[in-house]
Amino acid sequence: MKFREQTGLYREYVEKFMQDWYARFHDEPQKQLFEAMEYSLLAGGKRLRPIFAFEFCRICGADWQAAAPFAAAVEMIHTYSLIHDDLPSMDNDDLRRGRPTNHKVYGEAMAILAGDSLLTDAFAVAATAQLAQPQDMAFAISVLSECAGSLGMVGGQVLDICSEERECTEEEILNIQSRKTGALINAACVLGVIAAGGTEEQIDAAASFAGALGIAFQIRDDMLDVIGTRDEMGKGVGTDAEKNTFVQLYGLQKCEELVQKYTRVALDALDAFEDPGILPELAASLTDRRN
Ligand code: GRG
Repeated sequence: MKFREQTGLYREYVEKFMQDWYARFHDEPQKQLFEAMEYSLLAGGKRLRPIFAFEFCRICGADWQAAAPFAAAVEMIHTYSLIHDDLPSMDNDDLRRGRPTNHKVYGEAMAILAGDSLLTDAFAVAATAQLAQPQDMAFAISVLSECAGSLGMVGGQVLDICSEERECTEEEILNIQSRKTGALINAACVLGVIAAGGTEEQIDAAASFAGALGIAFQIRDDMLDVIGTRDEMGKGVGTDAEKNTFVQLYGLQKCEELVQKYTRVALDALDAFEDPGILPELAASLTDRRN
């Protein structure tokens, strides 16, 4: 199957999966909470993390649908992080995925609770995965928790906030972004391998791929904050001017080179797979993405 068809299929599948998950609760009295969660969860987005989970599962020789609970769980955690990241106490943004941010529509309290629920529900969704070895579930849950929590995404956000008032070194920025953005991409890739019952070597290769690609992805994200438009990005741009970003440190030209460099490192990690499927094309497509 061609790249566009395959990614389109993955996208549709994870969206239907998440929609069906929450459709079961539509008679619950806390309607506003479900409305707020679904508002952000089903608002589009590239669904990059689910695509990674599905494709790693497929190239490890399993039915890609086996990764659906993990793909959905990672996307739910990603969506919660975006809702919280947009809050007045964080980035205070008013546009996300082309729509008013969650707190602008539902108020700050409901946006916090919608994010909390998406994070918590994600673990219930992940726990429905059918794995070949029952002990793999404990490993999967610990990967998801570690990547999302204090050692991963939330930890990265904290380091970012705490270093706002000073200039960071390259090493510090790499550390912050590997956690803030890279950790969840890492979870998606590794969980795809776990869903397939893949080998330790494949898990290590998926983690190496994700580590390098997460950095390339974040550098491009920093560039888009400067060269992208609000229409293309579906969110505010120019908002990182005061932050520690790769663009602040190196400028656009060097960032362009770094995106290429880290993408090449990511591609090298795919040598561990007999057939890397659409991953090379997907990685390459991210180097010049416009949103
Ligand atoms: C617990 C208070 C609290 C906060 C959670 C907010 C937070 C911790 C972490 C922020 C993590 C974050 C938003 C990192 C930026 C990652 C990033 C590049 C997001 C954009 O991802 P895309 O481009 O977005 O995949 P789409 O919309 O396409 O899914």
